[in-house]
Amino acid sequence: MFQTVARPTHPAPLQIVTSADDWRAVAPPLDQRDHLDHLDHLDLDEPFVNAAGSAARLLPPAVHDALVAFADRGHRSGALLIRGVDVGAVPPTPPRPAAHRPEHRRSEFALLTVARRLGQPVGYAPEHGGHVVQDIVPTPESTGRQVSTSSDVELMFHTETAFHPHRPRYLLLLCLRGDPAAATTLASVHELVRHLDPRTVAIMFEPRFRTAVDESFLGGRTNELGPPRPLLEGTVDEPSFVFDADLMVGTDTEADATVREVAELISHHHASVVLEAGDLLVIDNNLAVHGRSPFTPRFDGTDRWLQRTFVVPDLAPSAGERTGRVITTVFGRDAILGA
Ligand SMILES: O=C(O)CCC(=O)C(=O)O
Ligand SMILES: [Fe+2]
Repeated sequence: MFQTVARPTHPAPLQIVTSADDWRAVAPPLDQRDHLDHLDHLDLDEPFVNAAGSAARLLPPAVHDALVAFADRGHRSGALLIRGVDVGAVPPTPPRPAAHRPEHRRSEFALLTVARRLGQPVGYAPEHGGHVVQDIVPTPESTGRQVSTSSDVELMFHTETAFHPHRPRYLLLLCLRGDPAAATTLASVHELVRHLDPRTVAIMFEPRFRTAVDESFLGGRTNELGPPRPLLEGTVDEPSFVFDADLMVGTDTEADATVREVAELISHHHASVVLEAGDLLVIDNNLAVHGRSPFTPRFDGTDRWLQRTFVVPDLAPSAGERTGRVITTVFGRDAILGA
């Protein structure tokens, strides 16, 4: 006779449920709602981002307090899910990441208000033109690639821009239109250190892992590996985790086996969230890695659509490698040549 041993489930993100009414006050200032046509560039203007900073005091109190607690103490799942954000009337999903349009301003403002409570929203020059708020929509060119605009492949578990010296501390995904097949997957470092043996955890604290720089950051060149770094920093009780199941290798056989062991554990021990319109998922990029299940795009204006922003705790460390809110760090050969 078989005995079934229940596998402990991965904790779900901490959930805060709100209603559209709770978000009424979190709206772009009147003088900033309609002047988008006057901008000659396609990104958000700084007064808009600053207004979002002040609007943190207008957040629903439960959301505000959850953000404060999440920034202070994290959560064992590594993520916070705010439901019921008012995203306004959602136009058809654009066929590719699009320029910002006035009808997006309400959802962008809500996203940036939450972002500003956690730190400073930024974009990365090589990704989506450096926009601070990016559209994550399936594109025909990317269906099978390991990029956020993919669709019919599993997006493998990763720390956002694992290779980057100014990687975001938080990743915010606001869903404007969901797809029931597309689950955002999350695996928390707290679960990892609980389920791996201490010897493996000790190896993870050693600088024996290299991460390939994402193609898009290398102007088309590939196979540029970053310097050896640990997967874990801090302590076992307060760890910070960097991992990429696709782009990371060990510097020796034992470290390489550790990468595979971690990937294997995460592949069967993680949380899944199917985002619906009005869901805002805040991922602590130091505590959790994320991915996405495959889904089938239709390219007819009804596809899944997320708005995303990245948050760094402080703009100062990237000062020499940043223009406004766009981080411009150059990698690999170009960096050495000063190109
Ligand atoms: O589509 C998702 O749920 C996550 C995609 C992703 O990895 C990202 O936007 O960074
Ligand atoms: Fe990602």
